[in-house]
Amino acid sequence: SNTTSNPVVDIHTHMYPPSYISLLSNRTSVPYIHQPSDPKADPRLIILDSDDDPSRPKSSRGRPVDSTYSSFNKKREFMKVHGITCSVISLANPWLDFLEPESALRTAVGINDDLERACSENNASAEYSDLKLYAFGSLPLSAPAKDIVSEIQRLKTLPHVKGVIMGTTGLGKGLDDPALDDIYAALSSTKTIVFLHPHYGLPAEAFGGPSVVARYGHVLPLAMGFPLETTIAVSRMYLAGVFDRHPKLEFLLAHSGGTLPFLAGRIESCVAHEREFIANGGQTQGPQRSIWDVLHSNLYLDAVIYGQPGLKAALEAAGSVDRIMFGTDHPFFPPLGDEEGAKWLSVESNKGVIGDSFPNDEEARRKVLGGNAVRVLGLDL
Ligand code: 5CU
Repeated sequence: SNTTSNPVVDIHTHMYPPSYISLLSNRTSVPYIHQPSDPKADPRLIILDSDDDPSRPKSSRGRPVDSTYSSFNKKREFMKVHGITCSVISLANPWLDFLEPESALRTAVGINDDLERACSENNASAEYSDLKLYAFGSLPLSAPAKDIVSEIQRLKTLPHVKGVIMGTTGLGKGLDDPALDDIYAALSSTKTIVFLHPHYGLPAEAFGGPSVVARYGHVLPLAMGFPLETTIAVSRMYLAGVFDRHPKLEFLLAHSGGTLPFLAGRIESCVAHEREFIANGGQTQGPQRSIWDVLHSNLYLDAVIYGQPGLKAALEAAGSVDRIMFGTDHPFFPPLGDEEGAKWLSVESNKGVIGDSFPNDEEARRKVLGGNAVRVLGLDL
């Protein structure tokens, strides 16, 4: 069938499983879900700092959160409409970052088990035989390191979990924190790929202050804050020598690596000219591997960039079409109208960019749309 010969695999597709929705619904500070007093109105999802604008009533803060965020049937409907044969589902931001240390491991286990069960039931069902589901697990990053390591090891035993999704704060101090070394060692030794995804963006001041951010809704935080957050997080890992100490670590970067593909040459040049680094006569151990080597052997990039120049930069920087993977960002960026069953502009434009980037290379299209994900994540389709 087409599912097995030419699969279309969506590696960037999120959900808030029902257990996570109830977690957010029981909170009143970011991240939280607000239930308006009108029972017919959709609840509001208030997850970004800029969503919680005190000058607006809660019933119009953030965005409506309907069943597309939590329903596996809605995920399958979306897959059918867009010809997607397999989805690797991940919890959406801000994952478990905000949990108290005491409850983090228990919550992670519950949510990861929910995803494993849903994928397992889906893949065993004759009704959905041409729609396969896998998952990226979430880590209890606020818990003690031993709990994080134990969850990494446990996830390896869940057949439908094919990696983990993580934000950019690590244990709270960023991804260059030396305290992450045990976690990176566990990820490497278990061959667990990390899907790195932004959430916190940049401070509002970077855009001219909260009132400027609010004027343009989500555009500045999502189009620029998210990709720059990813770029800074990975650059800090690189500068701190994380990829020197953990040469087998594998990261899949959201949104085609933010702006890393475009800026990699500039990063490399600044490192070569930085007197602080031992290699250049200073005292600080700088990175020993080239950023290009890291891009070509430790990093994969998704293709969620919505434009040919961005996708071309990603392909050039990744060094091979084998390191780029299709994604949709569902259920974010839904159509603004409410036409049931219509194709989504965000998905169609993204798929169009992939098609247009390889007009005469069907093999490259096949790899980006699904072949690479099957190979890298070890999906059984
Ligand atoms: O629209 C958004 O805010 C988002 C988000 O929060 N997370 C994501 O993955 N994509 C878009």
